[in-house]
Amino acid sequence: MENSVYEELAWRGMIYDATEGTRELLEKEKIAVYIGFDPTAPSLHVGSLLPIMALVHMQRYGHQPIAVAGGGTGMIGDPSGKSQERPILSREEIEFNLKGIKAQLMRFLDFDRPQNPALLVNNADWLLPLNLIGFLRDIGKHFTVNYMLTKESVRRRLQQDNGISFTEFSYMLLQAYDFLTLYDERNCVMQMGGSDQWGNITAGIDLIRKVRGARAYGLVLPLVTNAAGTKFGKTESGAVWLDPKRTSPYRFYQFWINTDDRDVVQYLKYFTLLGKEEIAELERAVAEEPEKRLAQRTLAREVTRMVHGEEALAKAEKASRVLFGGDIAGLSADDLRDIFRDVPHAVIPAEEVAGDGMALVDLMVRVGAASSKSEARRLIKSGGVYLANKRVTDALRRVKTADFVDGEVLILRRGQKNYYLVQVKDG
Ligand code: 629
Repeated sequence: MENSVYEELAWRGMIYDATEGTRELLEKEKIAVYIGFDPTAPSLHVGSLLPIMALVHMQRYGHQPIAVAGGGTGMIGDPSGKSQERPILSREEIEFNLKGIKAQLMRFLDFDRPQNPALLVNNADWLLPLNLIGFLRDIGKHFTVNYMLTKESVRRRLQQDNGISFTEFSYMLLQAYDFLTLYDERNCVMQMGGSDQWGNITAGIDLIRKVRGARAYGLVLPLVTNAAGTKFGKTESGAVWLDPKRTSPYRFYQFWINTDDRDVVQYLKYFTLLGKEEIAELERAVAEEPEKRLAQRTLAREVTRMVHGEEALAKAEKASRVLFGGDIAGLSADDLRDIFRDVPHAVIPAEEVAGDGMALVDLMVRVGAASSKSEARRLIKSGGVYLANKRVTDALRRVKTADFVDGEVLILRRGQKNYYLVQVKDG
């Protein structure tokens, strides 16, 4: 452990900017600190992990972390970092998204410790009952439009012809009011967020100073980048979600395994709790034996364990070995479809594998693993054909329903790494 959470965040490269006095405050006092998450999607994604880790570090150092679920602000839509007006979400969508996000936030923080338990609140509780006239008189009066126009989130949209609605323009006042509410009710004196949140956070700090004559603080995290220059957390198949139903633990694990050598040390600092020495060791491994990918495997293991748990991690590691010839025992048809999503597929009617089944050589031609039956026979005899990663030596081998995992999926392999996925279809 470091001397203060500020030092911890600093060596991990997690401080993009902070208001004056933040370091001194964190070295002197145990405070309450919050981050807000709007329910704009049904799940958090890996982009939310850095702010979550910031709260985790705060708690480890004895500060009280508060996660705010934006059930109220989600009804409006934050223009920060967005070049387009957001579509308005229905109440039902927000309610649905809120459930998923809350459940995920709960996993990372300790809500039960007596000393500095985490807190999860929903700003719908105080924003929805607000009265328009009261709000404009009590809060709106403290913000000049001139000030609001200086915010980056607004300026960007003024330079575009599509503009910004009054709805989104007002967003910063709501976030500022949240900070004031948490200051009043929870003695919360600091807000964190990604660097896109700086304008909203400072609006809250300014409001607290004006109406309470008190000092509040802000700290923002850097935008996570990657060496490829693409958006972090996006793959060809879309966002990498924390919800295992949206991104399977195996895919999640693979996302981290695929980290570029140039990014992996920074990601270990950002997304794991490994210490300076352990990370320095892994940095050496990247320099000296990059082909072993020890740093990537450690990163993938640590983050998958933290997000999905020990059991899901074990399965993701097992699934990753299957692609290199590992045993498939214990994996379901769905797991196999997930692992072999990108290999050639073939669909066989159930009756063709019923009873006596079909000749493996015929199946090989059907899926494109051989161009003719005679080639298929030759391949089998030379020991280059595998069913479920087990070598087949009998050229007369027949494939039957029982060969299919869950009666649905069969993995055929030719040579060291040419995989084919065969599915049984009823009727
Ligand atoms: C009420 C709502 C508050 C304080 C914050 C908020 C949410 C905030 C926002 N945040 C982003 C989000 O919800 O829009 N106005 O998707 C997102 N955040 C995490 C990081 C972020 C930010 O959840 O702060 O920078 C992404 O890394 O974009 O009282």
